Amino acid sequence: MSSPEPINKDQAMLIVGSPVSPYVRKILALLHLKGLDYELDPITPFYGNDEFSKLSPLRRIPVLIDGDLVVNDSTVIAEYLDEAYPDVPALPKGARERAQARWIEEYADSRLGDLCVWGLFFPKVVAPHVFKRPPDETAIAKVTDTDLPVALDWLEERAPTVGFLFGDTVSVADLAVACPLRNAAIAGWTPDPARWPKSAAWLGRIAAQPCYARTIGFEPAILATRAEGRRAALEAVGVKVAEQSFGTDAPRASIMLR
Ligand SMILES: N[C@@H](CCC(=O)N[C@@H](CS)C(=O)NCC(=O)O)C(=O)O
Repeated sequence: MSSPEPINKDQAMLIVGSPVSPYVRKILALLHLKGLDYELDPITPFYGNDEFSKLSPLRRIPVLIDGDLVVNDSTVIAEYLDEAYPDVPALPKGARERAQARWIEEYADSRLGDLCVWGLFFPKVVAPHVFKRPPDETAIAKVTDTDLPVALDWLEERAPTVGFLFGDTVSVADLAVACPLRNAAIAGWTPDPARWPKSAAWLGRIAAQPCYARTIGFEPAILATRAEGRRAALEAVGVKVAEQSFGTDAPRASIMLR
């Protein structure tokens, strides 16, 4: 899409962002959970064009466009989707449980996101390829040997022994925890089931949820496919790829690298 305006209200929702981002993954899983139709513009934020800067002032993904509404930030998008499309709820009922769910989601987005994305996935998978920067192995070892184990110890105390955090159905909080740890897995780190058995089993149950498994199925189209073949590869696994894109060819350094 060369310009975000004008927006056709009859169009399907548009998600801007690569399905390899944990925050995009959370939103796609939520859309699948709710059975909502969407189109995807699978850009990496570093390849966003000038229109992307207008759409996303922090140049971050995901962005949701629903009719003439633009929503930024996965947590805000998730809350919007739950309010606007409540048939299949993603948050538990009741103020206390909703507060707990939001806190787990925030912890996952912030702390697990920092560790798994900026501490592992970015330096090991993105930076060497996109920005030709070698990984800092000392910093990575601190994440895998100290910081992630502390985070997993905290999660292990809260991990449900059966089902999900708020009963039999997966919630946005469960999905939010699994999503950044998926990026850690792509970067080569998974929680040891001998040390964190409850967490490992819980993550396994989330991974088996069709709404989540479907998003994981999109990843080879990005990670194992050259840029020019990604659109067709995504379409081959059932993604409706948006005709126009907020992407460009030349990467811009992330604010994290400036
Ligand atoms: N709090 C935001 C975080 C989004 C975020 O950091 N996305 C990453 C991709 S995984 C991004 O766009 N990073 C680009 C940058 O920070 O320059 C959310 O939940 O949507």
